[in-house]
Amino acid sequence: MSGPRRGVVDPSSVPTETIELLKPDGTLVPDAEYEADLKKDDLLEIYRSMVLARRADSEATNLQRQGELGVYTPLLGQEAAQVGTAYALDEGDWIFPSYRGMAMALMRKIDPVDILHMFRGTWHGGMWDPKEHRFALLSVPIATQCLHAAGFGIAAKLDGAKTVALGCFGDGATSEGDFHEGLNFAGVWHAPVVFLCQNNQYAISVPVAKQTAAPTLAVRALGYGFPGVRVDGNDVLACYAVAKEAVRRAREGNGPTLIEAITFRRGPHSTADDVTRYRSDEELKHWEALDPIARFTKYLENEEILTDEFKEAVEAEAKELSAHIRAEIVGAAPRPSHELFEFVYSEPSEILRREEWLLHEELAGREDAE
Ligand SMILES: Cc1ncc(C[n+]2csc(CCOP(=O)(O)OP(=O)(O)O)c2C)c(N)n1
Repeated sequence: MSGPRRGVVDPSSVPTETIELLKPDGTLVPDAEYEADLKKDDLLEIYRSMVLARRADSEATNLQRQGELGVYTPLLGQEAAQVGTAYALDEGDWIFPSYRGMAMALMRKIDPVDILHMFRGTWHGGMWDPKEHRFALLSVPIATQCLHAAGFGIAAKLDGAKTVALGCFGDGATSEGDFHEGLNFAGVWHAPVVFLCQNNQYAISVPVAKQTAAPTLAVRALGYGFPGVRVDGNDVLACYAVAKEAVRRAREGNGPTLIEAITFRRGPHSTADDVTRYRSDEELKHWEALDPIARFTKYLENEEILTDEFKEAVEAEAKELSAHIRAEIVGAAPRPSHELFEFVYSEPSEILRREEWLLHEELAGREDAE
């Protein structure tokens, strides 16, 4: 007998195709179903966002190596997955990021310095206003973004708002209970949510092959009653086109989509681990050759969209951004202690106020003793 028996859902029948619009050499592949309908200015803005993200990210890694940050979680190699997807959102849509979300934060005009205070330990959770930027605080517990985005999406639906929530997480997060609960609930409610799984091949040292026996991560969406799609996460145009369709579905009331963006984390999981203990140089070289910025640059150059002047202007802006990050982070003092109490409740309880007073007294006492 060939193929599965009648009535059996079989992993071998799951599509494993990955949507790609740009070949690694920057040639555009015509696609009847997915289209990146972007104007020249949009394409240049996407280029700018990717270059700035890479620069802010490498500056952060350097600062950690120089002892100015306690730890950092680099996104090197994942710029297209983040920028392409976020570019498909409207300004009013919300993003629920993980700890690797610097590229999207920059797109939402968050000062990277505010992000890096978290990694320096000089942050009490309130450096930017999530409502102003429609960008939630970086959430370190993995897969929680699925719950946050699902809850937000359901609330938006109850309010009759046309807002979409984007929940961002990695391949490892798909093994968490929160992933299941978030996607299941969003599916039942047909909530306007896009779930973005950046499959960067590793969860710290665990390769994706050990994360699940399922043929893809995208297929897991079927268990929740909505579509899943795989996209080349190093192809910014494909990421945009796939996300645009998911956002459209969500906004029109057709429920969530799970996007699996296939990419690679070229740096360590965090600056605290040693990648050479769990992955090979060959693997890294393979993915370096698929660099998302180089690929998009080739496309823009082939199409004569990217001029030397624009490239130089972005380069100058990136340099300025690095200098700004360095100037603000090096030697930055801890935040005022009273901020510890300010971002928990809109109206603090008596107990919280008392704790604040006690801390104040304690610190004042220490100052007197010195
Ligand atoms: C609930 C929870 N369990 C464990 C951890 C420890 N932890 C931090 S990152 C990580 C791996 C996450 O991998 P993945 O979801 O693939 O995302 P990536 O780091 O690759 O972006 C783990 C297990 C955590 N932060 N939260």
